Amino acid sequence: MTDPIFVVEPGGALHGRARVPGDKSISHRAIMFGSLAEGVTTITGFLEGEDCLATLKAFRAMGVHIDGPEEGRVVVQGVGLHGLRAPDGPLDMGNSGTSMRLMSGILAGQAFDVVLTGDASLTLRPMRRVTEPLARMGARIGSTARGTAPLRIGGGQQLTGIDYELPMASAQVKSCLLLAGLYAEGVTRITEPAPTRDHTERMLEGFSYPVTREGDRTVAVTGGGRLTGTEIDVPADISSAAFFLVGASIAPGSDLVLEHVGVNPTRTGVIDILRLMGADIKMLNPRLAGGEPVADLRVRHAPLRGIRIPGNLVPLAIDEFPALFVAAACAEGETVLTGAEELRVKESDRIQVMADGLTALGIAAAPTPDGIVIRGGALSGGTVDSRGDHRIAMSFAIAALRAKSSIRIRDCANVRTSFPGFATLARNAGLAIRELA
Ligand code: SPQ
Repeated sequence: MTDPIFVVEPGGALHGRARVPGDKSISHRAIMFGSLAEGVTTITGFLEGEDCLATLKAFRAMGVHIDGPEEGRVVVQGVGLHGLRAPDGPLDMGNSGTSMRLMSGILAGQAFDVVLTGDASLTLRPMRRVTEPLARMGARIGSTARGTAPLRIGGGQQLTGIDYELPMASAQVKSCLLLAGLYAEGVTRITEPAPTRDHTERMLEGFSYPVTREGDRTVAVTGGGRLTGTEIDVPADISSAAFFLVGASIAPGSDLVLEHVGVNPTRTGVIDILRLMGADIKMLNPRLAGGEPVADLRVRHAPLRGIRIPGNLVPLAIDEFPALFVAAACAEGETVLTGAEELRVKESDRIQVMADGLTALGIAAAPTPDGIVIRGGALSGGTVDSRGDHRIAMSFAIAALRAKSSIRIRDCANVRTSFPGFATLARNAGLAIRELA
């Protein structure tokens, strides 16, 4: 089977109302915590993307009864923290870093051995960031000589809580260690260099597990407690909304409302950065949904200007940079990003792959070791390669709104990992996109 290609005709504007699919980070955690809880957890708004389905299948393979997903509804019969069973073979996490890193924390505390593997991209991503601190807690966990998956996790180890300073701002590493901390003797305390998404902390509390927060960078759990099943309403994913926030900002005449978007302050860096660039984004009807802040976002076209992106916003917008680079390409003047070396170890090297694509479209984009400098200009058309990275494929699709001729994007199959139905939703909003199999 050949990989699907997006072909997007130039121009147009985005209009109307749209609800993008459920939040990926929250959907993963809902399956994990629901499985480890005592009692039933009902999830609505679940993201039926390949990444979250990989998490769901892994828990089924470990004996958890899960009904759905059916139109975003999933019912999980929790087995309790000690109720998982050994799977028949390796657990395949596909393209999903979140599944592999968070589950390694859970599996380090089990009585059985397990192997975690993934696709060509995931097996290149760095895993020492989780295997080293887990080993310090007493886990038996092996990787390849390069510190990559497959991860072999030995069962039957008694874990002990640690006090750990994260070397990089990573919600996945923080979450992995907090989850291992549920199985550890004593307190597991994690300090991050800068605040990152706090869905794990919020959701643990939602499942009635006590979490101690000390300031905005330290969080602790004590092992030996229990999670109680609950109801989770997953908001629309701000990382998926980001393509449309950028698209409507750059396309003259656009006026779009994105409904029920998760606006947890640890995720809204993209709104702050776009506003600094001059974007017109309004947060309407703010409310709470299952412990997470939610709002409708109205975005209208506005001329953008280049900026120096403030360092404190980088971890709060980490997945939105491919889309933000397109905004920078359409802005007046120069945009400078630094302190974002983590972008080089995502599903692709997002700095290099975006620089290559923007350059192919006639934009001056100079990668640096920890960021990029982009000078706004006129986007030509042409062919770009997403290198199998879902966020890059969707970012270049949106760029066509301001291109002179059509943009062809190669290797788009992985859009299904986070945003099933992207092409249809984007077409309904006004993007002239076709998907060729
Ligand atoms: O799951 P995966 O593949 O790592 O997904 C990405 C994405 O762009 O969808 C990153 F490539 O999101 C991560 C995010 O970058 C999801 C995440 C989470 O749910 O905890 C945290 C971030 O990763 P990290 O490495 O900064 O902790």
